[in-house]
Amino acid sequence: MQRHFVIVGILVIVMAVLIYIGLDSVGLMPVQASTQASDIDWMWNLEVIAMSFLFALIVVPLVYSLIVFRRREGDTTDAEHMEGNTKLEITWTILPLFVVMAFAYLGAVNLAETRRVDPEAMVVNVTGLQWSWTFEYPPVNGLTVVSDELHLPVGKQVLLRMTSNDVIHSFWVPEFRVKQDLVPGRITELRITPTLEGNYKVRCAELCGTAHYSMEKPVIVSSQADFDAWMTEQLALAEEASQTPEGRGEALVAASGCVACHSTNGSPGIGPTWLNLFGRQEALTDGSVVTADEAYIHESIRAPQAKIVAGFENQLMPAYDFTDEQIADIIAYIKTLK
Ligand code: HEC
Ligand SMILES: [Cu+2]
Repeated sequence: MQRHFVIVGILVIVMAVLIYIGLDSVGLMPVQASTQASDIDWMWNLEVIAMSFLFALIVVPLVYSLIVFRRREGDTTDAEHMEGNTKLEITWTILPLFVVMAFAYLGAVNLAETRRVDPEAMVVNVTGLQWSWTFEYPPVNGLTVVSDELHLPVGKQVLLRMTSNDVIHSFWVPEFRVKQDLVPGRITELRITPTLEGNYKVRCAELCGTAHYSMEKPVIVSSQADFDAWMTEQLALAEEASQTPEGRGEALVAASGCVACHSTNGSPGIGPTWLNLFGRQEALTDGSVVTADEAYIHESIRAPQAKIVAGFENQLMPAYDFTDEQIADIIAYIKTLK
C-alpha cells in the first residue's frame, strides 16, 4: 500500500513538471508589450502551474490504478467495499477552498496593479464604430489630431477614454493583454503602459455585426522622439487641411469613420465606393435612377434611408447630424475622388 502511494506521488510530481514545461514552451501568449502584460502573465503562469499539478493529480492515479489494479485472468472475486472516508472528504473540501481564496486574493491584487494610475498619463479618446476605430489625441494650440491609427510613445502610460457610436465593441491588443468594452452612451477607461516598441493591431473582441472580423487598426509603439515627430507631422496636416473645404471634409470623414464602409479607391465595401461618385448615375432599389449631385449626397448623409442604392442594404448606414457647412465640405472632398 505504502509503496503505491510513494510511486504515485513521484509520478504526479514528474508528470506535473513535464506538463508545465510543455505548456510553457508552446508559447501560448504573444510577446509582452506592456507593464500590464507582465502582471497578467505572472498570474497566468501561476494558474498554469496549478493546472499542471491538478491535471497530474487526477490523471496519474487514474491511469496507475487502471494498469496496476486491473482484473487478472481467472480472478472472479468482488472488489473491496467502501463506506466513504470522512477525513478525506473534509481535506478535499477545505484545501481547495483555501487555494481558490488565495487565487481570488492574488487576482484582485493583480487587477488593481494593472489599473494603477499614473497622473502623467496621456489621454486618448477612442471611438469604436461599425467597423472601425478612431483615436483623438489631446489638442495642441486648438488643433486636434484624429487618426485611425493608435500611436503611443514607449514607457508612458496612456489612458484610453472610450465610447461607441453604435453597438458594443471591445478594445483588444493581445500584446498588451488587457481588454475593455466600449459601450454606447458611456465612457469606459483602459490604462496601458507600452514597454516594447513595435507594430501591433487593435481588434474588436465583441461580435458587433457583419464586418466585425475586419474591425482592425494599427497600433504603433515608438520612441518618444518618433512619436513627437509623428504628432508634429499630423498637426501640420491638420492645420493645412483646415484651410480648404475638401481638407476639412476629408478630416471630418476620417473622424466619423465613414471609410469603414466606403472605399475611396473603387474597391467594394459595405457601402458604395466614393470613387467617381459625384455626377454618377446611381440605380436605386426602387428601379429609378438618380444623378449623384449635391442635393442627393446631402440627403444620403442626412437621411440615408430615403434612397437606397441598388445592390446595397437599407438600414446599414446611420444618419449623420452634420451642419450644412460640414456636408458641403464632405461633398467638396468627394468631388476630388476621381
Ligand atoms: C455602417 C456602414 C456605413 C457608414 C459608417 C457610412 N455609410 Fe454611407 N452608405 C452605406 C450604405 C450601405 C449605403 C448604400 C445604401 C443607402 O443608400 O443607404 C451608403 C450610401 C451612402 C451615400 C450614397 C452613395 C451612392 O453611391 O449613392 C453617401 C453619399 C454616403 N453613404 C455618405 C456617407 C458618409 C459621409 C458617411 C460618414 C459620415 C457614411 N456614409 C458612413 C453605409 C455606410
Ligand atoms: Cu466591434
